[in-house]
Amino acid sequence: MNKAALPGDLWIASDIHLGAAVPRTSRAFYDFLALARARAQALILCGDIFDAWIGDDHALSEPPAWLNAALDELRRTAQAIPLWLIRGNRDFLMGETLARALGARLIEAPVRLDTDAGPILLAHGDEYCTDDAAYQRFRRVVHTPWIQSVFLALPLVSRRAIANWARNRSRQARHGKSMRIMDVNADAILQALRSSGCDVMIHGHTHRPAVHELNLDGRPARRYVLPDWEFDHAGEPRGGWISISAAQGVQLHPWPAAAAGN
Ligand code: LP5
Ligand code: MN
Repeated sequence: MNKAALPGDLWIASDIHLGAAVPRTSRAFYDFLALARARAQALILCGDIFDAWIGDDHALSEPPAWLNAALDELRRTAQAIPLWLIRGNRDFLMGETLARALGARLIEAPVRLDTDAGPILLAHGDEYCTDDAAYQRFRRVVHTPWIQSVFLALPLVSRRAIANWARNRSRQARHGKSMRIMDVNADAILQALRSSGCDVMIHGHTHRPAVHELNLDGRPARRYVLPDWEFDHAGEPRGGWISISAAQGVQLHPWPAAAAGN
């Protein structure tokens, strides 16, 4: 179990899915980053920061304008406060080259975080969707080091084509899956809390923001789900983050649509 200490007022966000087609979501997120720089003492971005990530070289050699703006905002944030990155199921190929270029720290999840509100288990969340056997098979394949090395050695145009194909296959596959199997498995969550010694878990991925009260072997426990960010295509704009502090504990905050100039 990966462990880390992060004292002070900590903010956590995930599932922004930055890309070329989400300018309003990007703007809302950059406004959030400005607030985080002013109010938080550290920020963790807990996966699916990007809608897809096909290699650090892609970003750092000739980034398209949208990506250049995103990298600038992340770099600016890392210069102001400690910025930690966790990989998601879309951006699991983010590497140390990117982290160094941003001045950020890439941390392996799940991670037991020792915070001012006590120990918290933090993960993107896709690893707990254990009822989704097809996804877990996919995850094992794309997390295989030699497969990642082969993929990253391909020309960018080939990587982009594979990523687009994988995205389309995923969109199709989701249509055939129930909402239940695309959520985290309750036992997987309890087992993760047991083995980490935490009574609080924070994750993203499911795009189902909520606070769930759990019974962990007779002890109360809580599972916080981070909001996803969508200000371009959703009927009701949505975004949000979690704050962790000694004074207020763990709190889930929506990012007000008004703040995004909507
Ligand atoms: O992502 P989303 O929200 O649509 O659904 C996820 C699960 N799907 C994925 C797949 C990603 O979307 C693919 C994009 C990754 C791009 C970058 C990497 C490119 C390849 C790198 C190779 C090293 O995460 C979805 C879950 C859902 O969350 C809910 O939890 O159900 O899982 C699936 O849909 C998986 C499918 O069931 C089966 C696999 C389809 C894709 C096959 C492509 C294989 C490419 C392998 C190349 C070596
Ligand atoms: Mn995800």
